[in-house]
Amino acid sequence: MKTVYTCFCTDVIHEGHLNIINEAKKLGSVIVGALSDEALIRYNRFPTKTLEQRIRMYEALDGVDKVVVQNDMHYDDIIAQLKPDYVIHGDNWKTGPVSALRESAIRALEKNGGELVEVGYTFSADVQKVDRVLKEKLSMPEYRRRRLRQLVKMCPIVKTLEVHSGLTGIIAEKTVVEHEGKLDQFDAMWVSSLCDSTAKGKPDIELVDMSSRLRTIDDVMEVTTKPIILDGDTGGLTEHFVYNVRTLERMGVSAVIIEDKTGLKKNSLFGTEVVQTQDSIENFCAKITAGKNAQLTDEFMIIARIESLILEQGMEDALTRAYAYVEAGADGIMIHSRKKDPAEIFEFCDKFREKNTETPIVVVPTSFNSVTEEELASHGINIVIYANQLTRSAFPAMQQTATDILKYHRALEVDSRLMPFKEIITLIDEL
Ligand code: SPV
Ligand code: MG
Repeated sequence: MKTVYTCFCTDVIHEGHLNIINEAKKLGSVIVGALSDEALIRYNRFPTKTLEQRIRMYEALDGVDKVVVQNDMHYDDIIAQLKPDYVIHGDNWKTGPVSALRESAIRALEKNGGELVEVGYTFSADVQKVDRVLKEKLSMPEYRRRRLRQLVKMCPIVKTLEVHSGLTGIIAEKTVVEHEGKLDQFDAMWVSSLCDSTAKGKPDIELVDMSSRLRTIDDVMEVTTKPIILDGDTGGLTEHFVYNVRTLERMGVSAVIIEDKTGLKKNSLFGTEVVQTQDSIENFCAKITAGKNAQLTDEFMIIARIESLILEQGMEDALTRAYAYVEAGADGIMIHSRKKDPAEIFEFCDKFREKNTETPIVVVPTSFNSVTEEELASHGINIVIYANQLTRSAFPAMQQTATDILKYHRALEVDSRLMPFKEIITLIDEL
């Protein structure tokens, strides 16, 4: 009997999948691959079911003879292992980033023997509804809130992009890239105080109040499903912070990062060029503990941000604070630096990891931007935040356009740099 292989990465079986199985059955005995979480989150929607649940679901399908786990998004290993006579897939993977997966299947079939069979993708109303329902489910607070903790367990490093509006949220949500045969996307979103303030034309001094920050978060949440980390500045007064923790939790925010500064907060990238006061360990620990006590779910995270290196207080101070903050209940540590190279960040992480292997570490490589995600992960860093690059790329582009329209008294000269207006009017999906 011939064997037919197909890989599923879905949480819900719809008529499209059933069609694939029906076609597969005609060719031989059907083996379904369940794509591992680690592989599928790099290009697909985050799973709402565990791998075990998905395996059981696929096993229960009529016509499926066996289910195996596919650990890599590429087909090379699984085809070498199973040597199926056929691989069957919907024809929707011929274009876009996912075509890299198709290429890997063709490559592996050439090497191991076997044939690729493609069936027409089912674009029915039912399939579209399943898709919409899944997306809406993932945007619900109970799914979104816990997702950051899930990602920290699943990923070598959680890739986080700054967002400050619905539009930037869509970019973080939908951008999928194929590079050197690998597919990738961002895992989470950072609501930066700097960029949220800048978008409103305000300085980054805790002037944009919590109501306004919550409004930004809501705009982002309306159009995305990925988890949100809020830049909570200093957390404000402890008496206020506890209320904000409850609000953020209820909304489905996954984490707030608060920094150990007090008084008028200035952006960390000013370093010691402006007056900035670090909070005492005692006060900041009390704020963390109060926040943790106010929290109602086990999922929300309060991450303590250490400003000792920014304020040139030394490595020992940074480490002492890190251990104290974890003791006070912090669910993660963010260590910040404005040095051009990551040496002091690595030194901190290596030393911290000697005594603490569990607590997630967050970094924001704005000034030490030559560092790669792989290097960060190798020093025990769990979350990387690209904190301001969207804003910093958009502003000069818009400024140049405004300048050139003024210069030429018309818009023709800027047109080649613009998104075609046909694209902008269809950019946002309608329900
Ligand atoms: C932000 O994005 O607002 C941050 C990171 O807090 S930094 O600007 O580097 O301080
Ligand atoms: Mg900030």
